[in-house]
Amino acid sequence: MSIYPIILSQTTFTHKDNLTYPFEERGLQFGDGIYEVVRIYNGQYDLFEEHLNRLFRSAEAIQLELPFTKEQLAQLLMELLKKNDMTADGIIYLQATRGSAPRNHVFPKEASTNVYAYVRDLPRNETNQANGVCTITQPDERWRNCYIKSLNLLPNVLAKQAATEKGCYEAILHLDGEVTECASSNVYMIKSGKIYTYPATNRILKGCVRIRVHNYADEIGVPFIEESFSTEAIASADELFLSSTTSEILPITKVDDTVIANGRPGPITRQLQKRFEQQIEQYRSCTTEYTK
Ligand code: DCS
Repeated sequence: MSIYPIILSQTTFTHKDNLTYPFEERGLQFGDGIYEVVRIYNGQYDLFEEHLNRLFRSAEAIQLELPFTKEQLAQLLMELLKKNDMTADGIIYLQATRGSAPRNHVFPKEASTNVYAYVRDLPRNETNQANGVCTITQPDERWRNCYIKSLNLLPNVLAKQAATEKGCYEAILHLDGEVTECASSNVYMIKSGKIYTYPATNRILKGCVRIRVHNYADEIGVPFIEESFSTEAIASADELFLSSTTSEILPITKVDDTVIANGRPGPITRQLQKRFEQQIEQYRSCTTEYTK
């Protein structure tokens, strides 16, 4: 199944065909909203708390009132999987906007937050995991509050499209030559046994998988250094990889015309990937069964 039939709309469940919004909707007209993408392995949420925490952080940052507490939302999202009898690998997409109201930049007084969430299948991409992917570099033309998971994704969309048109998987963004992150993932350079990545400031989205990468690095004794690196440094990198909910920990083997090291995923990236796979094994050994 691609998109599962039952969706969460506000705080209740409905069939996906029942969800319609007026065209004067603030997500549509202003990108005035936030979102989250949570991974599902074998019918179970991965990094659930981290995603919920970030959603509430984003909401607070844009003064958006959510119609539930974190605990209530967690309950609703668990219920959503159950109602769809979802036992596969997939993702949930959740979006919250400042509501439907006559178009006016100022926050509407009369509108209330529009929320929906739906579930879809998404198998793991084992080929990419094994071989790595190629990327391009692009100037980071986004706003300064990238720590908010906002719906304003136009610069990200354009960067990703440029990558796709060059037959690449991702675009590595840079601010005047300093690498920040990718269009929809975080990026890391390994040099002389250390992992470098842009500090978790307002300039990047602090990925949930990034938290995991940091933990793994600590576990295997590889220094995790929150320091930016330049696009020039990429040419002499030992290894390069990216991370996100949908891409997991993914080796990068080429950037523009530069092949990274010997063009194959490096040993530290492999160790991190292995730890990740071990961690998601827990979901495989625990079968989800819903009794209706
Ligand atoms: N940076 C950006 C700009 C992102 O959009 C994402 C996630 C990340 C980093 C990595 O964050 P997570 O580790 O929490 O996933 N992007 C999501 C998206 O829009 N689709 O899938 C993942």
